[in-house]
Amino acid sequence: MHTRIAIIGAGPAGLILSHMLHLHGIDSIVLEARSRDYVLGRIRAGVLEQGTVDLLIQSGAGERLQREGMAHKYKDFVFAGARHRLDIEDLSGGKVVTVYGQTEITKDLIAAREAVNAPLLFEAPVTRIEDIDSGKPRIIYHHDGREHTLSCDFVAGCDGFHGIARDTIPVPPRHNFERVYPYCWLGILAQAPPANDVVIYAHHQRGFALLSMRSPQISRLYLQVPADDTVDNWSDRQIWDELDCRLAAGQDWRLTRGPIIEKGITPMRSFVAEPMRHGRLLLAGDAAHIVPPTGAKGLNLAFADAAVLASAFIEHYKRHDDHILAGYSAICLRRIWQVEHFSWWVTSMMHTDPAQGPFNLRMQLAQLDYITSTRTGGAMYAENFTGLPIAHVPDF
Ligand code: RFL
Ligand code: PHB
Repeated sequence: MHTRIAIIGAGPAGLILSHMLHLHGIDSIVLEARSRDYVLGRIRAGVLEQGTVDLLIQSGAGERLQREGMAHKYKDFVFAGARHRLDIEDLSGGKVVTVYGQTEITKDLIAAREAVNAPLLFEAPVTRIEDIDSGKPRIIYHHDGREHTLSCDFVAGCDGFHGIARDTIPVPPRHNFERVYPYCWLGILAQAPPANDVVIYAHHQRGFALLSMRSPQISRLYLQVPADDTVDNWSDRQIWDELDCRLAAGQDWRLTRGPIIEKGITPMRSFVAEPMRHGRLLLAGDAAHIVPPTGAKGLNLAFADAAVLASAFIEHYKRHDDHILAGYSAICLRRIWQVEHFSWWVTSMMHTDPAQGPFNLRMQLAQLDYITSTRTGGAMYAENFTGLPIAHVPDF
């Protein structure tokens, strides 16, 4: 079997890449280790940058997003016992974020792929990537109880943080940059109408808390918990009480409670692997980088990489022009490091580090005050939150 682009992983990066390539007549095969039900059941991101929304709509996969996505013009910060509203739309010069679950995007993109009978194999784990230095790389994968070989022009490693593509790039030239934070998030999904119209980030001495949502009936909430904590340590009642304490911050305001339908722990990590290309293997999304979720950037970064990678392949096949392909790693890494900085900065500003002292606390409060009370501070936050420009996006 041969394809032009072998895509490993049916997460957001792999799915949007295959969708964009298809629209430009470039064939690809997507190989996904997990089952279809597992991929469609994962609860993850929910806040989309303007550029991610535009890409989905312009590529024809945004119909449901336009109907069901919730545009947020504002964002609320709670700190020092008071709530402050940031006018994101005004401060960013007209951009907003949209709340729409990653699970829904995955569903829409799988449907788009299957509507045109484009190859997408579930339960097809890739075990080896061979000959990436040659003109004809090969992928070895398992499917239906047998081993298969797929030859291709290029391999797109969209297989997430725990995939195999990144490790196929030798060290050197690969270098990993990493920071692990001394806390985690406990996340819940609850059948309860969101108690606020927009996302709230709360700074509290007991730890960070976040209110988000998935629909007018479903709330998504997070609590900072110790790095070694488990969901079993928390009863539903304790979770709601702790969320109320941190989000209300002494005000007469309470969350709407309801049955908790999902609970999970998310570790907090910053990670970048450089370079993102080796021979004919190109990495995109979490395979190359991780951000702590406080910036709400992981899914959006995966989309930005995929947009540049699709542009590189389109130029290569349609115009025999390899300048984007040659610059792929440097083009992506410039934006990735900006987003890494934003995510690290917001994480450090919002969380209570167990080792931090009173000086650090004053620094956090001063920064929050600057963001919520000055135009420059607010604009800097809003520009990053709604998304920095993407260097290359294909036309549709
Ligand atoms: P994914 O989604 O991990 O997909 C990779 C896919 O590759 C498959 N795979 C393989 N397939 C074949 N062979 C192999 N050997 C394979 N090894 C792995 C995996 O099964 C998987 O299906 O990576 P991708 O596409 O790069 O997408 C990244 C995003 O999923 C991730 O960055 C976001 O979910 C991060 N994130 C958030 N991002 C945002 O932009 N906004 C948010 O609000 C936001 N909130 C979050 C988040 C992540 C969270 N968790 C659970 C980590 C909130 C949370 C709690
Ligand atoms: C979410 O809705 O899941 C969400 C919102 C904001 C974040 C992270 C996750 O920073």
